[in-house]
Amino acid sequence: MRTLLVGDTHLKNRIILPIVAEKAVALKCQQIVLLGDYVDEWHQEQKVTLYRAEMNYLLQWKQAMIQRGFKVVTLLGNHDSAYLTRTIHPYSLQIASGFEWVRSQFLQLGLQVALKIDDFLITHAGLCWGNDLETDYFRPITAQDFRMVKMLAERVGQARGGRHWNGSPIWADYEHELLDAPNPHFLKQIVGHTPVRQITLTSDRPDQLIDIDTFSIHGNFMNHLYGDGSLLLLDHGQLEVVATDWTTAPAVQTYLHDEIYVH
Ligand SMILES: [Mn+2]
Repeated sequence: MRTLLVGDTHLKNRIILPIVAEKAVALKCQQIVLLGDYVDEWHQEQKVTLYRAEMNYLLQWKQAMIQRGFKVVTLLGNHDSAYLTRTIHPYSLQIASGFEWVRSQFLQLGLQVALKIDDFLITHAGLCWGNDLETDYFRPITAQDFRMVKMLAERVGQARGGRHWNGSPIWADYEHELLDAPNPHFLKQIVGHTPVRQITLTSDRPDQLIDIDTFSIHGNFMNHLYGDGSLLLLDHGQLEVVATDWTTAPAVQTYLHDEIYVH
């Protein structure tokens, strides 16, 4: 199935998803996969209104795209998992009522941990050596999946400050955990989670571990974008990087000014 894959959106759904919709139509895609981490962004932890607007948009966008005939899969990210397990991290929304509302929206959205397309395994962060796939990873998460989500959320690898030698499929660090020790049964994977400036394809190698987290904002230089906002097209096992106007889109500059600078 001709599929467009999208990296972490982190409270920028209203800017990124219209770009994704336009590209999905232009490229005649049948399926869209969002790789997770729809909420939390630098310095936004108090902004209930922003979280509400972003979650509302995400849910409505998914519904609208399904009605237009697209298959849409929304994967679970580590930031999203914190809401499902009711664990308020320093980077989560700090307002309790808003936090609970975000959780209810995630249950409605229908998150899942993993997806297979052609030969590729697709998760938020990647399946490392020592991690196994569960069949439950491939269906939407419900409120009854608390234990599964908690296991995934708590397996943080050393590269991200955890006590495990590598992270779960929602936590694995791309460079220091997934590239160093991928699961030998899954050498073709597409992940987000670790910011990259651009998508690098390694189609000349038998192992293909592709990171598509291109929509991140520089944490220390708050008015700067880090990634180039490119998307990934997958069709019959063939990959193609899709450039977007992310770095020059006026909406991005407005966002940086209004949401990042103005506290
Ligand atoms: Mn992440």
